[in-house]
Amino acid sequence: MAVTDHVDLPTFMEGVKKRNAHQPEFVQAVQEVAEDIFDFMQDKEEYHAQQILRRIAEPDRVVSFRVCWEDDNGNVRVQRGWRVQNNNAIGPYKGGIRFHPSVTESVLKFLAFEQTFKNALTGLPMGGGKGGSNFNPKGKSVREIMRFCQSFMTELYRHIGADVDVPAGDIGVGAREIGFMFGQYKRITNNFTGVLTGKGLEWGGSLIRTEATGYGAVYFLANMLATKSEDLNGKTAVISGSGNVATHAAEKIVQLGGKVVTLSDSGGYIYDPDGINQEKIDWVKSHKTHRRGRIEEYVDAFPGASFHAGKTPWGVPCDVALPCATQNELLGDDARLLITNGCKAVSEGANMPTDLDGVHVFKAAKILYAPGKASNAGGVAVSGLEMSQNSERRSWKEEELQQMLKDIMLGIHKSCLAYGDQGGGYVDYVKGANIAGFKKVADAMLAFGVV
Ligand code: NDP
Ligand code: 2IT
Repeated sequence: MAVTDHVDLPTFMEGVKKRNAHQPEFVQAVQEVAEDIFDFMQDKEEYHAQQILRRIAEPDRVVSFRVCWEDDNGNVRVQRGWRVQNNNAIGPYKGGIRFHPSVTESVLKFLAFEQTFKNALTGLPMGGGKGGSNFNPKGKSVREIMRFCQSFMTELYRHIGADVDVPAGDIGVGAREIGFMFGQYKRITNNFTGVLTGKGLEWGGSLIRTEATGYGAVYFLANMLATKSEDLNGKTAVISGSGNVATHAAEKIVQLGGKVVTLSDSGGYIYDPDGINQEKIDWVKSHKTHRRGRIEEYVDAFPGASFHAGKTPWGVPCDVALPCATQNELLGDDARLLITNGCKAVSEGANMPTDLDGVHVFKAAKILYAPGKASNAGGVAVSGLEMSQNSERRSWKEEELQQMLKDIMLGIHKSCLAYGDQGGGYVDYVKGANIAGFKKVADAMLAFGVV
C-alpha cells in the first residue's frame, strides 16, 4: 500500500472544527479521543490510509425532525428531535434518548461518537447512536409527556428497528417514557419487537437494567482501587446528580461499605455529613422520580444535611468522586481541588462530565481516573443483554445478569490495562479505553473497504 501523507493532530482537529463549526461538545469529544489515537496510529499505515478516525468522526447520518404536540391548555408546541446514527461497523446503532432543554445537535453528536467506543468496549455487538429532543419534561404533566413521546416516535419509528437502531433512556427518559414510545412504535408498526431497551419487566425488559449504569460505575471504581490493593470499605464518596445513575451509584457504594456525602441536581448540591444511607437513597429516588421534586428538599427530610445553591460538590473532601449528572460539570479547577483535597479515584457515571482541562489535570496527577466510555458502560451492556433476551424470547435470572454485568465491567477494565498501562504503577484509563474501543471498530471498518 502506498504511504500517504499523514495529517498531524492539530491539522486533523482544524478540519474537525471547520466542518463542525458551533458544535463545541462534539469537537471536544473528538479531541479527547484523537489525542490518544494519533499516538497509537503512528506506525499503523492502514488506519491512516483508510481515514478511519476521520470516518468515525463523521456520523453515518443525522436525522433531524419536527415534533409537534399539544399541551394541556390546547396550545400547539413545537420541538426539535434528532437521531444521530454514528457508526454501525460492529452492530446495530445503539444508544439512549435524551430529553432536556440543553439538547442540541452538537450534544447528540458527541454522545453518539462516545457511544461508538463505549459499546465496542462492552464486547457486545452494538454500534453507536444517540437521539433526543430539546423538550423540557420539567413541569409537564404525565399526559403531556405521553403526547410528546407519541409524537416523537411517530417520526422516529421510520429510522429504528431491532436490527437497525435500538434506542434506550438517558437524561429525562426513564421507564415511563420508554413505555410511551414503545406503545406508539407497536401501534404504528404492529410489531412486538425489541426496538427499545430499558423496557418494563412485563413487556420484554431485563432485570437490573435500571441499576446497571450506577452499579457498573462502582464496580469499575472497585476494579481500579483493587490495582492498588484497596477497596471501597470506609471510603468517602462525593457524587453529583440525583437521577438514575447517581442514586444507583450511591446504592452500590453503600453496599460495598463506603460513605456517600453528596448528591446534586441543576439547583445545587446537598452535603450530608452523616452519610446518605439506603433509606435516604430510597427517599431521593422516590422524591425525584415519582414526586419530581428538587434535591434541596432533602434538607427538610434530613435536617443534618445542608443545601448549597448553584454549586457543584467538588470542593467537599473525599476519597473517591463520581460525576453522574451531565457533560462538563467538572472543570479544571474542580479537578485541581479534588486532588488537593486527597481524592484518589474518579469514576465517571455521566458522559464527558470532565472538561478537557480537567481530564489533563487528572492525567498529570496520575490518579485512578476512568472516563465515562469505560466506567458507565454497564447500562448499555445490560441493554445489549436485554436485546439478546428479546431475540431468544426469554428472560435470564437476576443472579446470571448480575454476574454478567460484573464480568463485562472487569473485561472493560482489562482492555483499559492492555492499552493504557504506562508502567511504574500508572494506568492511563482514558488512553486505554480510547484505543481498545477504537481498535475494534477500526478493524471492522477495514474489513468492509471504503464505504
Ligand atoms: P436522569 O434524568 O435520571 O438524571 C439526571 C441528573 O443530572 C439529575 O439529577 C439532573 O438534575 C442532573 N442534570 C441534568 N442536566 C443537568 C445540567 N445541565 N446541569 C446540572 N445537572 C443536570 O439521567 P441519568 O441519571 O440517566 O443520566 C445522568 C448521566 O449519566 C448523563 O450524562 C447520561 O448521559 C449518563 N448515562 C446514563 C445512562 C443510563 O443508563 N441512564 C448510561 C450511561 C450514561 P435536574 O433534576 O435538576 O435536571
Ligand atoms: O449513555 C448511555 O450509555 C446510555 N444512555 C444508555 C444507552 C443504552 O442503549 O442503554
